[in-house]
Parts: sequence; C-alpha cells; structure tokens
Amino acid sequence: MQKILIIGSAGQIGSELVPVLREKYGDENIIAGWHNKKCDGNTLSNSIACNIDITDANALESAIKKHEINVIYHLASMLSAAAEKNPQAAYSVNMGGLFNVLEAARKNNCSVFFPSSIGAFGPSTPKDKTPQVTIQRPNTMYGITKLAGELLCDYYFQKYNVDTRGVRFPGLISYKTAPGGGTTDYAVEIFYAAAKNETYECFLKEDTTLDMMYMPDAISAMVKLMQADGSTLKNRNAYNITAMSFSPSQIFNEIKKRLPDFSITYKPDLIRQSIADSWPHSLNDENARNEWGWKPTYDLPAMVDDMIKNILSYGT
Ligand code: AKB
Repeated sequence: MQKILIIGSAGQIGSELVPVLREKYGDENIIAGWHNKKCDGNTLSNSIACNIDITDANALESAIKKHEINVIYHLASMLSAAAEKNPQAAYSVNMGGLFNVLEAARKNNCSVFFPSSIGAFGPSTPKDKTPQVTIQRPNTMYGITKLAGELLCDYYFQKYNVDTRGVRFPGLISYKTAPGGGTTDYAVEIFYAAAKNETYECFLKEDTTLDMMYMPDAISAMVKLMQADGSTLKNRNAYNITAMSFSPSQIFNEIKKRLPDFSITYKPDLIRQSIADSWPHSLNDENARNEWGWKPTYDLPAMVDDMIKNILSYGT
C-alpha cells in the first residue's frame, strides 16, 4: 500500500493533487504537508496534515518515519520571479529542500516526484518545439535550481536506485488556488480581471509566447507518470510535457470572444519579461507521449471555457 506525503499541499498544484490522491488511495494514506501557507482550504479539510519545513532535514525525516511514507510528491518551491527577487532564499528552498527530500527518500526507501519546469531552459535553447534533450543554460536562479534538481534526481536514481520521476511543467492555469511569484501567473490573473469586468494590465508583452497547461491535465500527468512501469522510462526526471502554447494577446482574444467588454493593456515588467524571453515558445513532448502515454485533454478554447465557467460560479 502506498503512503503518500505531498510537500506543498496548500500551493497551486498541491491543493488540487491532494483530493485526487485521497480519492484514489484513501484518506488515511495521504499526508498533506504544509508550511507558511496554512493548510486550511476546503480542498484540504479532513486531510491528515503535517507542518513540514523542507529546509529542516531532521523534521522531514521524522515526519516520513512517523507516517511510514513510501511516496513523496515534492511540490514546495519558490517560483521564477520570486526567486529572482531573492536568489539566496530560492537556492536554500529549491536546492536545499530537494536535497533533503532525496536524502530522506534514500534512507527510507521512498519514491519521489519532482516538478521541473520550462524554466530549466535558457536563452540559448532552441525556442520552438524544444526537444527533450537539448541545450540547457538557464540564466535565472529558478532555472538553475530546476536544472540542477533534474540532474540530482537522475543521480539519486543511478547511484542509490531511488525511484525519482518528474516532468517539466509549463505555466499552470487553475482557479482553485492562485499561483504566486511566477512569470506565467498572468494567464491566471487575466481571468479574475475579466470576471470582474476590469481592464487587465499585463506584465508581459502581447506577443510573448509560452507553453501552458490546465491544472486537470497537470494532475493527471503526475499521477500517470508515478503509476507508469519504471522499466519503460528513459528520461525519468524531466519529461517535456505541454498542452497549449499562446501569447497574452491570444488568450485575451479567446476570453473576449466569451466576455466581449473585456479589455487589456500591456506594461511589461523588467524581471518577468526578461525571464519569459529566456524560455521556449513551445516544447516537443513526444518522449512523454511515447514512454508513458501522456496526452493532454484541454486546448486553449476548452481551458478558457472551463476557467470562465468556474471563476464566474466560484465568484471573484
Ligand atoms: C513560473 O512562472 O515560474 C512557473 C513555471 C513556468 O515554472 N509557473
């Protein structure tokens, strides 16, 4: 039986992953780890919760022992723009936290899911249909910690046989829990402005094209990869996955088709625009498709339909 610890349960991904895993494996087998952001959302109510600071290796290991954990989804991380504002803290949380997780996994025989990102690529990476294996020279602290994280997970698999797996997430769009400190956050904020009938001031240029994914597809990717037969996985720790690729003006036009009074202005922010300019426009995800059957469900119009329906009914 799997006993699963989700580190970062109250975050944008964790808050949607926890209910799915509880449904799948039973409430008693899911431990919702949280820190800083309090674990009190509706989606996490009734979960077995555990306050874990991932920079505290001893606390992490005792939680793993106490709850007899054998699978860890390690979702706690500082996102790209926040990391660029405080690179020292980002190194400690993103790199130190992952190292503690991998060490605890090695000692306690756990498998690990680690989310990398399109941020693991850099300005010299081919921009379009970026291959699975290609030049990776990220120039942000976030990207450096994600790339080093991919390699560290490979190392723990090769040297210690820790079953590490991961994907490179594009920007994730969801309505249940807001992201924070990311470069792709505009693609979530824009819906809240549209629903309130406010003009949205976008912090990226109108033609900045990036890969994106709707949260239900991101959750299904994690679960599917963790369930896959390990012997079929060749790129275990950093599968390119994508669902759609668009610019601010393209998502704006799609929203405007449904909410015709919506308007937008563009005021590019120095840090986030330069991060976005260093990332690919679109990924080639054929390895994930071939090795473990990855296939997204939502394209841009389907995602926009669902976001608007839910944000309008959830309230703004
Ligand atoms: C960010 O914008 O930092 C994240 C990411 C693409 O990894 N959403």
